[in-house]
Amino acid sequence: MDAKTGSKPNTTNSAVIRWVKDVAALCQPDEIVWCNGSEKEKKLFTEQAIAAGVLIELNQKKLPGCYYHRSKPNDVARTEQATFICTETAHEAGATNNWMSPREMHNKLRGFCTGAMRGRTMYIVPYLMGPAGSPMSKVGVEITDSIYVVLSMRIMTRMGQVAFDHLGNNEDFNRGLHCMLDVDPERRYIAHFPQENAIISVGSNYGGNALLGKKCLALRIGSYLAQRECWLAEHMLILGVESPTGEKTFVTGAFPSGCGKTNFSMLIPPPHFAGWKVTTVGDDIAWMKPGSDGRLHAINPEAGYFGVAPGTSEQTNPNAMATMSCDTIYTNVALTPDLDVWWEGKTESTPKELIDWKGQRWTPDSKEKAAHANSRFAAPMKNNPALAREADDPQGVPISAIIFGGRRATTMPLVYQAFNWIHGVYVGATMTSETTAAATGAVGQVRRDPMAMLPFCGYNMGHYFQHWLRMRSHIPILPRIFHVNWFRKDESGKYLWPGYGENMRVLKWIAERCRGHAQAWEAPLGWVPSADDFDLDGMKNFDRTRLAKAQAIDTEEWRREVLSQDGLFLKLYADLPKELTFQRELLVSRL
Ligand code: OXD
Ligand code: MN
Repeated sequence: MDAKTGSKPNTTNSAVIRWVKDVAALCQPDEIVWCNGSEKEKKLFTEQAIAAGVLIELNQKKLPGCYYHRSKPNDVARTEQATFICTETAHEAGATNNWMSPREMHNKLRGFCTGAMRGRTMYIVPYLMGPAGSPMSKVGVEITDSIYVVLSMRIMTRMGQVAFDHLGNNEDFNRGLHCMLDVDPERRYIAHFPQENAIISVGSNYGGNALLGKKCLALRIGSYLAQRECWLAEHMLILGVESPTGEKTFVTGAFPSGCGKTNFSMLIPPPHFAGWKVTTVGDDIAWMKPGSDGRLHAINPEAGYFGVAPGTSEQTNPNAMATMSCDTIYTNVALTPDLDVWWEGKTESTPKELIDWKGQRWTPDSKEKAAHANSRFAAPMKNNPALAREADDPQGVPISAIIFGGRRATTMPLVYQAFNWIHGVYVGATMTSETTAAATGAVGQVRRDPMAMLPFCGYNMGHYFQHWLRMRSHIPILPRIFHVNWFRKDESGKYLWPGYGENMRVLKWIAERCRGHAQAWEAPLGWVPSADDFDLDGMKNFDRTRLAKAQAIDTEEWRREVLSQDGLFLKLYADLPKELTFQRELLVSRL
């Protein structure tokens, strides 16, 4: 029986229509709905989601246009063990990815998807990654049976007619199929077919697994396409920093999931920095391509932020709080009796009573956290008071600096600058961080996360490093590369650096280095700020002694650090560019 068509195709693109027909024949939905991204459609979907119990309407006086979703407790984070790169050969996927042949994966998933939408509605979600009219933007079409995904995609991407208008009759679009099935980890696969520009995700409704534009297209498939087409798809925030004299410097920053990219991208300079301004282009993903001006240009492919709620407050990130004050979908946070949202770290005092993320009554005596550690907000970027006016610029913004950073309690100094591009690639390639709740598995374990792309590189990581090195000859005016660590602790286990808005001090040094205004000293790891050139004015409880501690290089720790790179280097041995081995040798000799 043919599915009822709830709406007509809003494209004449025959490749899209043919593919939708094929998927409908496989999944056998009761109804097919083509999404156009209109306000009317949003209202209808929201009403339907509330009626189906998928969304709860929040207190509209406090949070206009905001809704709440509670996921299944088994579906609260990305599942790296269920994420596959399906290239023709295992070698193309490389040693850091799970691999299955495209044929085997298609066969397996065809089994799961057959009849998977019986009794359900199939939504066709066209979406554009990147500003309309940008040569860097790409189109995806996600077919999904999750209304939560549809409404979230509407926030996170430029969803609807704009995507089909951008595509026209071109056949070059990403085909993404998402079936919730019964949301069972045993039947959960996030499968990428880079050579077909296709994604099939089943058994999860979690953002990073199910909003296919984000990690799946913008990073895994994106990185594969970038290598082929001579650009970079990276897990990076993009921000602009403007000095009191009006000099604007754009930087990107790669930090692993849950390490503060959203906070950093929305930073408000402390009062001492009168006249300095930070604006957000993106908080999670950067697509970067050499421009005709010889510089590397970046766009944010997304249109919204899928941020971690716990720890976000008026103190730590007022811009994020403003961004999620309306038209936001909250997932797995806690609810107050008057249907406001709460999470650990939101306010100094804890409410006396809440409904926790599992739907249970919660009091401050409860043993578990009220909000899940990876509870999220999906909020439109246009709500961000610090949104850069260039965020919609089809040409992107010219990048002067790339910052790599991880969460490390020891070893890594607050900031240093790589000597040059090749050294910078080595610094990014050997990045480490403690794991966070953004992925299922143990939290707090140090792991190598090259360029914060370990879970997101859609091909062989050794080839990815080669691509980074090769890009050097395509970018006449190369960005400078830096490494930061906001998370170093002292002997008593206290963070050495206050972080948040104070990160402006590091950012200022970086911007001034790019413009040739700030001094640096040569240290074994790279260029480091001289105490005179690092702005400590007006800081409470932080002085030159503390800076020296935050910047200290402990030779013993670094010996262990270099030795522990063996794991990654051996894993990638066959494809590791020799430049990285030489850089390691040079580091050892400097140490
Ligand atoms: C994210 C992640 O959601 O990195 O951005 O997990
Ligand atoms: Mn991320």
